[in-house]
Amino acid sequence: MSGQRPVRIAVIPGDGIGPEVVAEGLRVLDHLAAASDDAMSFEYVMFPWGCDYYLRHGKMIADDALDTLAGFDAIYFGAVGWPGVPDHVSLWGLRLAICQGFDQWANIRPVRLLPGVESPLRRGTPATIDWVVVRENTEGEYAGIGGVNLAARGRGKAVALQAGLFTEEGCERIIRHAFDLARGRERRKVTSVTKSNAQQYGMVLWDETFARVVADYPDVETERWLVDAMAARFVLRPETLEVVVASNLFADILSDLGSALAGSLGLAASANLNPERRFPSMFEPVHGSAPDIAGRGIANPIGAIWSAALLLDHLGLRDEAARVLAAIEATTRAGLVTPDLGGRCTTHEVGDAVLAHLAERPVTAGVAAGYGRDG
Ligand code: GGG
Repeated sequence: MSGQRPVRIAVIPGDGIGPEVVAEGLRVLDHLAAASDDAMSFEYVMFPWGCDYYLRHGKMIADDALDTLAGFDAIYFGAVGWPGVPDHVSLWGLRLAICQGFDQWANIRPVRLLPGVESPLRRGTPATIDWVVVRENTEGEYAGIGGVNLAARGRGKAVALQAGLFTEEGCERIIRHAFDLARGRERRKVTSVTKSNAQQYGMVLWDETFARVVADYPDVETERWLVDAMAARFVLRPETLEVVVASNLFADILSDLGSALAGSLGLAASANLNPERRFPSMFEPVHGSAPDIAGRGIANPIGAIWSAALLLDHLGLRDEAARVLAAIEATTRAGLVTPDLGGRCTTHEVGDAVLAHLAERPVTAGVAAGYGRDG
């Protein structure tokens, strides 16, 4: 990718704190390009999609959005959601439209306690809080199948059906992805999470698929857990976790819990991958638009900057991704953090600190984008 044409990135800052944190991620990318002696450059096209756009146009993204985005190398996204637009409208109209439209079926969410950050867990250390949540990202509970019926029978009589979609192909590809990812970590272990005792169709199919796939990875330890027990285990025995694979909804909830245990939702990064590369992948902080702090300049930009590192990693710019992660670690180690982590820095000051560390640090090999994946 380097030394050739510019890397073309579609930027969707979105709502609330999205634009504030995305701006810091772009500064980091710009810094890397400027320091590369023209070996690497980025070309951004900004898209004003989100709730403001919805209020003006009656839709969250343009009608030809997917056709337009398809021509980019990657998508860098901030956050979605704003009071005045129902959350299900904004989420389905933007994030889910892109994830599902581009078959970004693997959502990778590293959970790591960064140096200098305090976990709410008494025994939480960077050694004990270090795992990856692999979220199935196009089906499961987010399939969008169902509807509201019988409302015409009168007040209080409506019935809503919301079906989960579990295809064997969908289960298999995300489970295999988790195994492949586990092979790049020091301890090779995959934990599959379902609620198959209660969800006797889709999640039993998931379990059966898992059991079949396990046979192809004899070098990887495996286990199956129910999601309720797993929530407790995140808190009580985090050191036992490596790669946790789960359905769309369960992994979403568990990864929020994980990032809270790692200090703040503001730190959490994610990659929505189309691993076949038929479509661009999308990189976004896990957090939402945080209307309560939007516009105050205090949002934590680290989740967004780390997501930019995941983007670099996905494009094969692994040394650059590692450098960004090292600069993030140096920043948190120095205590240069926003109020969600007990600090006094503004969003921009944290961005400044990451840039300063980037300027002074050589490449740190080995950690890649922060979840130990190889190759
Ligand atoms: N940056 C991610 C974002 O804005 N997420 C909003 C949200 O509500 N996401 C729900 C989900 O991903 O399931």
